[in-house]
Order: sequence, then C-alpha cells, then structure tokens
Amino acid sequence: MKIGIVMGSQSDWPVMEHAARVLRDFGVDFETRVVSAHRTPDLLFEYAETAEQRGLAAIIAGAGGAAHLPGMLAAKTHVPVLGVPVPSRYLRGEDSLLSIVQMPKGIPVATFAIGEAGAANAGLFAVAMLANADPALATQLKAFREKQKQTVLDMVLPEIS
Ligand code: RP5
Repeated sequence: MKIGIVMGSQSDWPVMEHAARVLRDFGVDFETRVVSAHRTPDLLFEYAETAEQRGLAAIIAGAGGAAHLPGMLAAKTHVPVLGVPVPSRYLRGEDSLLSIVQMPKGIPVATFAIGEAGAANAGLFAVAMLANADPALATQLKAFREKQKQTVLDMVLPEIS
C-alpha cells in the first residue's frame, strides 16, 4: 500500500515535505504530486478516480487559501483524505483551515493543524492507519512514541539567576 501526497502548488512543498519526511522515516511508500483544484481540475478528477486502483491507502492533501483540493478529492474517491491547511499570505492559513475543515455532512476530510505540525501529523496518522494491519509498522510507531516521550522526560529547565 502507498500514500499519496498532493498539494495545490509547488509553493506548498516546504510545508508538505514534513508529511513526506515522516513517511520516509517510517519506510512507508509514497508518491508526491502537484494537483491544483482550480488550475488543473481535470487532473484532480483523474488523480482521485485512479487512487483506489493505484493502491493508495490514503491521500494527504495540502492547499492554501480557498483550499478546495482536499474536499474535491474526497468527493471523487472513497480513499480517506487527510487535509492539511497550508499557511496563506494574508490570513495566515485560517482561510485554508476553515475551507478544509468545514465539509458538509456526507463527505469527510480528516483535517489537521495549519502548517508543518499538521503535515507531520497527517503523515503520522497515515502511518497509524497502515499500522493497524502491519505489526512491524506498529512496533516502529510505538518506538517513535517512546523516543518522543523520553525526549520530554530528559528536558532540564535552566536555573534562574
Ligand atoms: C493554492 O494557492 C495553493 O495550494 C497555494 O497554497 C496557494 C498559492 O499558490 P501559488 O500562487 O504559490 O502557486 O492553490
């Protein structure tokens, strides 16, 4: 199984690469592609319509502004869509967040935080989905959590002067 990572523009990559890095670090197969909902709508339809037959277990979709890419993908496939709001220039991604998260009833998009944390968490969420049927990946995910926990336990605050 493979994860698709799509985004509305190359300018989204500095955010969306955080999803790709997570998948790479867990050894999960993925593909990346620029697919713009409003500039390449036919490509969007083709990508969504072929997602299942191409073996995609989930699609992580990031976009900024009036971010209809995740919702439109979800409308055209029942492969789960994980939406990442990309920070926008004027509204700092609050526009992206609201336009991704406020899907009307019936077509869900699992929506993550604005920016890098959202992209990385979408990657981790995809790993968790795959780990349900992959014990080796589940072990890796537990090790990741353990390491993260230890990092916090090892934190030492400075003395005050
Ligand atoms: C959206 O418009 C993209 O997802 C991107 O976040 C934003 C700006 O795109 P560019 O003008 O940088 O191509 O479609």
